[in-house]
Amino acid sequence: MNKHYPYVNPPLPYDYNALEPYIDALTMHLHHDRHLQTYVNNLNETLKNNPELQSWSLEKLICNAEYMPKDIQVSIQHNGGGVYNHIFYFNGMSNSETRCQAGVLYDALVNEFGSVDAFLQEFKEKALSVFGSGYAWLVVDQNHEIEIITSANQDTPIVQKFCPILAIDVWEHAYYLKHYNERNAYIQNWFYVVDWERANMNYLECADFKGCIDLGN
Ligand code: MN3
Repeated sequence: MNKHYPYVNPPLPYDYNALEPYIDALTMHLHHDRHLQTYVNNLNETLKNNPELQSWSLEKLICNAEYMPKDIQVSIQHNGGGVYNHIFYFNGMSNSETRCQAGVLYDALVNEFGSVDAFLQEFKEKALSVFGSGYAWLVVDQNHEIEIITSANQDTPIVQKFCPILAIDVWEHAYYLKHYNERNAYIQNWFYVVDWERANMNYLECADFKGCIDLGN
């Protein structure tokens, strides 16, 4: 992934069929090669016409979108957010059977939710509660506490000073081919492919996260 324009669609960190049987290869092909690619293309198209933004990082663009003219703002929120969120989601999965007991995140989850099962239950409920398109996230908030939040469309948690640990895309394109309209079954299957070591790494990196202040403002 380039740090600035022109942005590229990074290859998945695993094979398209790596998440079978939980998430099917065709969904991964379409989701990565078409959906994410379209966000990358549209973001580049916007930046092509705004050379002063071409050296900006993705995070800096997202954090500053609200101060830009309306058309650029909307494009960056939709397309920049789409690029950020999808890469985060894809990188957060793995076929390597990582365990949720990985690292200090496990202690934090047990401390906050009582048990991993209780966390999974609450995460599932939050992910099911997203009306229409969006994401559910495990994040660290400004008080350094972990919590579960949801976001609509391609909004990103960094704008609200949440540091992301883990994300599930619950747009229908993420699951419809295999799970039809059964978001519940998709979430259940997604739990099997969460990369907990990556999540733990993200959690550790959240220790000194200050939201957009850190990201080039
Ligand atoms: Mn998606």
